[in-house]
Amino acid sequence: MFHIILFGPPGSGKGTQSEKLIASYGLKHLSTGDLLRNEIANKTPLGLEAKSLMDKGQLVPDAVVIGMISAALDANPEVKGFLFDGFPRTTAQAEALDKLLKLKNSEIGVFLALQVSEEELVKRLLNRGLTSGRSDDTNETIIRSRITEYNTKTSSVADYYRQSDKVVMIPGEGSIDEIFAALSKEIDARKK
Ligand code: B4P
Repeated sequence: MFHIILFGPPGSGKGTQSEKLIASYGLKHLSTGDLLRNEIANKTPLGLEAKSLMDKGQLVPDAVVIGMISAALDANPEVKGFLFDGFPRTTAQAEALDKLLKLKNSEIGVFLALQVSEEELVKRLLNRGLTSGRSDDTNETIIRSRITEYNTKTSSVADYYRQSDKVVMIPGEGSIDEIFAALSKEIDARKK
């Protein structure tokens, strides 16, 4: 099994590139953002707790997302590999993921980090907010809070994976196809 983490700030193209990568490599897509929005749509207690935080641009507690990922791993025993999108977002989540994969005699193959300037992120998310119906995309103050959460709590996750030499930085500005080609090149170079 070959597992990929697609990493980057909000609006860096993780969701967009994930769709292309799962189609190309036959991976199982695990997006914690999508899993949380699903809980919100189903009005579960977890969804109600998550919504109040997501609407403010804040991260959901580690225990909640780790629990969701653990359940998703158990529910998908027969996969070629997982594409983790938007997870891990803290070092505690990264440590938990390592432990969960170790229980399955597995580990992360590559950590691909998309790099995009803050002004481009804000522009893309405001633009998506025009049509997505996502409450966290409509307001620039909330978008900037999400970017601040990323800078203070999430960006250091890359340092955690640097210890095992799995981090590759990918320029995330350019056409969607150009970025996909750069991601694919790195995956192909590392996948057995
Ligand atoms: P996510 O659902 O992960 O959302 P995101 O980071 O905002 O979006 P993404 O990066 O996937 O969007 P994309 O660039 O594809 O998280 C939402 C919230 O859930 C978080 O704020 C947090 O509250 C919570 N959450 C999720 N996971 C969590 C975790 N692990 N721990 C705690 N809390 C968690 O798309 C953006 C736009 O850019 C699109 O309109 C797209 O069309 C456009 N775009 C993409 N590529 C482009 C390109 N190359 N050029 C121009 N535009 C492009």
